[in-house]
Amino acid sequence: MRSIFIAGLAVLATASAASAQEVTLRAVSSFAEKTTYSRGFELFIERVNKEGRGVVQINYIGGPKAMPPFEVGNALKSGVIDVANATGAFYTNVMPEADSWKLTERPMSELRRNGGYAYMAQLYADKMNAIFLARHSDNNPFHLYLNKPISTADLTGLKLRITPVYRDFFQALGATVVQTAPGEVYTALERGVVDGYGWPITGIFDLGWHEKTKYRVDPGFYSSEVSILVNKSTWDKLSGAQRDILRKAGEQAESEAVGIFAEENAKDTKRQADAGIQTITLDGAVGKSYHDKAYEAGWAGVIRQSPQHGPKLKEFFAKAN
Ligand code: 173
Repeated sequence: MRSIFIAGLAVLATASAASAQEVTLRAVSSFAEKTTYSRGFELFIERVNKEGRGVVQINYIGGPKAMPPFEVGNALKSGVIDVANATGAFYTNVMPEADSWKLTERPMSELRRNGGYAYMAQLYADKMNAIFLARHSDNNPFHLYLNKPISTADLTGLKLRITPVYRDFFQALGATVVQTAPGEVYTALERGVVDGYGWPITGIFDLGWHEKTKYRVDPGFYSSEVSILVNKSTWDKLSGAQRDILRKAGEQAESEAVGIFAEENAKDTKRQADAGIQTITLDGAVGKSYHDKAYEAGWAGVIRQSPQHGPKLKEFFAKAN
């Protein structure tokens, strides 16, 4: 009995000596595996696991099948997971300011220099116990997709699927809104529960929504944000070498985003047309007022939710005029 106990201790000691060298982090994505907004994250994981052999590894648990997307922020904050692929709109319950990334009219490279990134990074540390490692989706506008045509920027009488990204804007144009995770959009369209939905220009093919979509409204608005977050308590325990591997893979993901989405945006725009999705273009003064209303309503929403930080974030993020 006693010798079995001692043998057990020896095994434990060996295991912890090994883990002092190589750490394995648990990761979850808010988007379905192998779809548009998980891809940059999955590439990041591949790079970390290649460069980090013997130093740091990431165990990718999965997407929304592993954890509901609107719970990922809380799980990251509490340390249930160490690494998250998430967009601000999915965790406004934890940190309302996170949804303001969608309103950036300057590239991340500039925000890393002008203080905007540093300001947000502090909020992530304080409010979410998180390190904002890298944004891998940018230069990627959102659009309104519809199954009933419109001829002007008036959404009265339409019921639209939203997340916090679109709420203030679509409501300002008169729509009724219903929030759902991406995984529920197909069924909502199929059953006619909604007349349309908000989503970026890329990714509507991933879950088959093109089969249930008649129109896309142009112009687009905002710029989608999907980012890699690390639990700060986990991060603080990592060695310099472990952090460097994560940082480097993060920098690579962020610096590639603008170029990747330039290509993907063009590809999916054509693919939508080929799939028979018609474009409703609000042009001239109507288009301009639609676009301006998006930013007005978006910033009003951010400032309403965070009177303390919203105005400051607007100074950093909005286009200088
Ligand atoms: O529409 C959404 O689910 C959403 O908010 C989003 C955010 C970033 C990328 C893709 C979708």
